[in-house]
Amino acid sequence: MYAQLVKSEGSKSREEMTPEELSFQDRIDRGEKVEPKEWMPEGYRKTLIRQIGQHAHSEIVGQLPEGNWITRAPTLERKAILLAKVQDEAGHGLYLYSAAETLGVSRDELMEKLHSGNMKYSSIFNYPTLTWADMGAVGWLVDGAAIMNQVPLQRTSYGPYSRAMIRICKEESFHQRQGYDIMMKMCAGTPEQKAMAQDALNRFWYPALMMFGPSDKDSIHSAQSMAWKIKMNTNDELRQKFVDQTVPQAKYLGLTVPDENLVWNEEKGGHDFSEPDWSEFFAVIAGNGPCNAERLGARVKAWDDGAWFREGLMAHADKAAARRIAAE
Ligand code: BYC
Repeated sequence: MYAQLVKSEGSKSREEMTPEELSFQDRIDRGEKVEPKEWMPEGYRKTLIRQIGQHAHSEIVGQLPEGNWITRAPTLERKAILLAKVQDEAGHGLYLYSAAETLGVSRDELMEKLHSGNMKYSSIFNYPTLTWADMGAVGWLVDGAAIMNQVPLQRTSYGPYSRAMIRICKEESFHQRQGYDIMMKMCAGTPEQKAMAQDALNRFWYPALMMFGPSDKDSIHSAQSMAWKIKMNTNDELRQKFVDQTVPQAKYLGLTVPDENLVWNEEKGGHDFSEPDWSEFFAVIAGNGPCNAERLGARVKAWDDGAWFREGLMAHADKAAARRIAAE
């Protein structure tokens, strides 16, 4: 069925699996959920830590491009909405770090890996947010792409991840709607406002398509992750669904998707569209996007600035424990 997927490194055929691995795979195939204390193959655990950790980092780093506009939102109402959205992203990060911790990795380790560049976060957050219309485009396209990816993940095989996704998806729908609402207002505004909305779509379209990951032929993890139901769809499947959902929304706004090759293909029942520039994608995930240094710098600074507070909490916990022991 997924002939286009490359074989993932270390993946095993049924003949190569140990009896434990076979019975684990059978549980996954039956649609059972895996819970933290249960036996799981080391590769399954590692893949989940990579994906959930990366997802958590994306939520936290994802606060930065929007946080940039909180002080400059055009009305009090828009400011309150944006503030709530950015706070939601912090909450999503926390559910996801907690889900990752159930796999035996500490939050400090995950933070260290992010700060040292040894763990990724979504490519999309390495692009700048230059105008207020970008808040519309981010909500509409970035949260729209996130929902497309995360709704299927509610059925993922690892219990804590799946439950975190259920809660996150509810909030993401509001995020997407608030972005589209900004776009609707701007497109019904002055010609200058509509031009700003078009410019934001022009800049965010291809980076949003990149959020789904490389094409299936270059996606090294998909085959194994799908066999384990850590991923429910291939990158290209979700990208196609996103394009098909978003093109009519752009039309409704009176905006033009920046792709001359975009055309409805009756036979496949979906749009044909141009691939993003994959060399740009690989440069961005290697650390060389327009804002990588700024984003990571902001996270490292926030971590360093918070050291006194973490130390204070630990000192308080130590004193409270000593008092408890003395009273016993
Ligand atoms: N950006 O084999 P592949 C949000 C990496 S937050 C960076 O296809 P996989 C929001 C990939 O890690 C949304 N790196 O990988 C927050 C791998 O490298 P490593 C975040 C990417 O994991 C705030 C290599 O490329 N959502 O919505 O099977 C405000 C090969 O790729 C990207 C999630 O994290 C990328 N875009 O599939 C607003 C969802 N794509 O690790 C909004 C959960 C690929 O071997 N994650 N890479 O060094 C997933 O579903 C999957 O991890 C992906 C990638 C589809 C993203």
